[in-house]
Amino acid sequence: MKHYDFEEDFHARDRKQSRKERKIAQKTDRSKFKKTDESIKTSAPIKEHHLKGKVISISGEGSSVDSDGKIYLCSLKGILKKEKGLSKNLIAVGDNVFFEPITENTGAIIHVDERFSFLSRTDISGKKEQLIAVNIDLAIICISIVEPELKPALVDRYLIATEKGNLHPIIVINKIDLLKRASLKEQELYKEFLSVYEPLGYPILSVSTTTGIGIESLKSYLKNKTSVFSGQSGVGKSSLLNACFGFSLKTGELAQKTIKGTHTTTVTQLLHLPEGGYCVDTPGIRSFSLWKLEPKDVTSHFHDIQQLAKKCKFPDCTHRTEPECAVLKALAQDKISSLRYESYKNLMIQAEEGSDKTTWD
Ligand SMILES: Nc1nc2c(ncn2[C@@H]2O[C@H](COP(=O)(O)OP(=O)(O)OP(=O)(O)O)[C@@H](O)[C@H]2O)c(=O)[nH]1
Ligand SMILES: [Mg+2]
Ligand SMILES: [Zn+2]
Repeated sequence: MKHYDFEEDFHARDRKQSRKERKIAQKTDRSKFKKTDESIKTSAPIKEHHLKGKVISISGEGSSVDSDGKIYLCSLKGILKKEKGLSKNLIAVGDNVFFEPITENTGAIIHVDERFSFLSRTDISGKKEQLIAVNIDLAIICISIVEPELKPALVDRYLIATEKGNLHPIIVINKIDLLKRASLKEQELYKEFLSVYEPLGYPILSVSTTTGIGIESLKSYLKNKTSVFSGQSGVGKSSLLNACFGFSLKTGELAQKTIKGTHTTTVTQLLHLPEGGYCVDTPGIRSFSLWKLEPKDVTSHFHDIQQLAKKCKFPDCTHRTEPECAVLKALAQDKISSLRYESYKNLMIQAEEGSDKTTWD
């Protein structure tokens, strides 16, 4: 059997795809935007001595706000402070704020601008929405095929989250160098993944921080944009940011026993890019459950399955057991991949049950 040449394949696909992908990623249609549940309701009047800034990280001590390159540790003031108890998402990384300077490097936030986009999931309690970052143009969905292994269902969750949050997704498959010595099954999974997601029009980049392949392509997407890098621990989010921009973000080896990431990055951090734009490095996710997942979110995401469903015998066909189901027929004939079908089915079951519950670690 001819050995599959990933690098050759990468370049061929890259040339063909890059024009089309860039167009998709650069679209700035915000018309479908729905606000987060916890949008800002109140703020104090803005006065002349107040400063404008961007929230770059949040810790127990407060929010770090960058105002013209100077960092202020800010608390919340007045009405905003009162609301804090009610809302976990009053301030998020990426927020544009006004604050009252108190000392050389501290202040009190008095106003938060309306957000134009957000990446969110359900928080650990399962009862609240948790914003990962806001006012972001691009979600860089970081995955690897091996070390750690690919979880296609996680990719679909991210893609639905970007639709809900008004972000443009880019799927970045890192550690492509490892595929050469991966098992046949893993190599097949890589090919199947591409064959499913590329025709759907998502920009997909196969990259490696070790060999440098794909890094320039990735950089060209990020220029003058605000992007959030998210994904499982150990896929190489911080390594990618280091490779693209020469940062010195801490990176960590995978645990040898489990071949899983070790949660090296612990704080979400917005970084100013040397060539213009911002990137957000985030801690690896242990789970990604969609906040308020509804069946209509699933059907609108799986538009290929919806298209087939028009030919099912029963208009309310669930495409699980019904006779004369066009989706099941397409599956049997390999016209849709089982990877895509299983992801659809699982997400739909979660949506019908009223909330998305997932655990990855
Ligand atoms: N072989 C290979 N290893 C890589 C590549 N990119 C990153 N790594 C390694 O993968 C490990 C994890 O990288 P990190 O950048 O810390 O991963 P992360 O996604 O930021 O992980 P968390 O901060 O824990 O969420 C490190 O040992 C890196 O050296 C790559 O392209 N190829
Ligand atoms: Mg990291
Ligand atoms: Zn059907």
